[in-house]
Amino acid sequence: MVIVTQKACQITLLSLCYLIMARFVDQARIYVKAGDGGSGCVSFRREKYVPRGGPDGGDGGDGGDVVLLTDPQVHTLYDFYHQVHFYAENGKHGMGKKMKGKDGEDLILRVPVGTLVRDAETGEILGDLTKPGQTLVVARGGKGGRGNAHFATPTRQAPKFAEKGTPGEERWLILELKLIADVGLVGFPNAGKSTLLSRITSAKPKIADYPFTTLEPNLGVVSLSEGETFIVADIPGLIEGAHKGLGLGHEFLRHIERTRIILYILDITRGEDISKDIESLQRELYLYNPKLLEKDFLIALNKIDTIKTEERKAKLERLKALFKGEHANKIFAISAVTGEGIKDLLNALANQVNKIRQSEVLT
Ligand SMILES: Nc1nc2c(ncn2[C@@H]2O[C@H](COP(=O)(O)OP(=O)(O)OP(=O)(O)O)[C@@H](O)[C@H]2O)c(=O)[nH]1
Ligand SMILES: [Mg+2]
Repeated sequence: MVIVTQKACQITLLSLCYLIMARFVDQARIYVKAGDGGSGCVSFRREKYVPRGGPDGGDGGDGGDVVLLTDPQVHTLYDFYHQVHFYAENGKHGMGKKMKGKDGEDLILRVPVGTLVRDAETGEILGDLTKPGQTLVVARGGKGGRGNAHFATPTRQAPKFAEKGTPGEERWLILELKLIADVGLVGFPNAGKSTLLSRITSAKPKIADYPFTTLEPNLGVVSLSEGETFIVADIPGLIEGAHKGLGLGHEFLRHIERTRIILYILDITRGEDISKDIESLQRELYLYNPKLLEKDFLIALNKIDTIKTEERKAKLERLKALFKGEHANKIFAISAVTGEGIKDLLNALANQVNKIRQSEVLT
């Protein structure tokens, strides 16, 4: 009886893992093999009344390439979770009458915009596919061999050999999806990141009163009245020690590496000294990648609807004291539930995003 229950638990756990993975796959390891070149042909002309026709073996066709193509309709690497091996078509062999073998078709693999491609063995970055419609040849097809028609010389009029096609390239690849958003939300679990995303965009992330509700990143588009838009990414909650694998770990911070701005979401109801929270969040970011702290950031002190005005002011002042100078203007008190303070926050985010976009155009 106990065994049956254990087994049932295992199955449930496995199907749960499967469900989580099926929904958002952001890393994949795949094998790609380009088509081999077709061999050249050994053949001699045979025609009525033409004795000893010369060599007429055609060339082999080239093998197809394996090509990655970014497609904005594809959002995850899920397709590469079930199928791992991919082969492009081989070139056909050459034929008599100098007929060239058909080239193998290229194999086009559609990947999401934001896919980073590495060689699995060397770790070398082969490409960073950040634009829609971008292509990357990841395995080149082999060349077709030349037929014997190429090898006739005055002294060797009947060559009985032809070239073999060369093999297509093959390799293992690591595909890694890094979301491209303007603003990345970083905070402890339960701080209200998903609530904020659902408030400011039409995204419908799962929201609940327990930690680690968000297991996969969610994206949403903020549209301001002036026709301005920017993209916000809500990622899973971080906890102290995430770099050692605590909580959900910190691997998902890779999605923040590409955002233009970080918006820290702090829960005002957590403890007296809220500045400790921002310090530990920044420490975790630093331990993942020190460059993350060089990014522009804003701070939103969330859930202000839950505490009295005086207490709110005191906490806000304490936080502002920590960030003297211009950073003090980057702190906003908000309620993702009532909407208080959100307009100012969005305007500040939009300004900051625009500034960075413009500086990117200039550089
Ligand atoms: N009163 C109040 N509750 C809020 C506010 N923002 C979020 N909450 C509540 O806080 C809880 C957690 O909210 P989520 O949006 O799921 O938090 P999260 O940061 O996405 O959490 P994880 O996905 O677990 O990291 C939910 O019960 C929300 O209703 C707020 O401004 N005021
Ligand atoms: Mg969440």
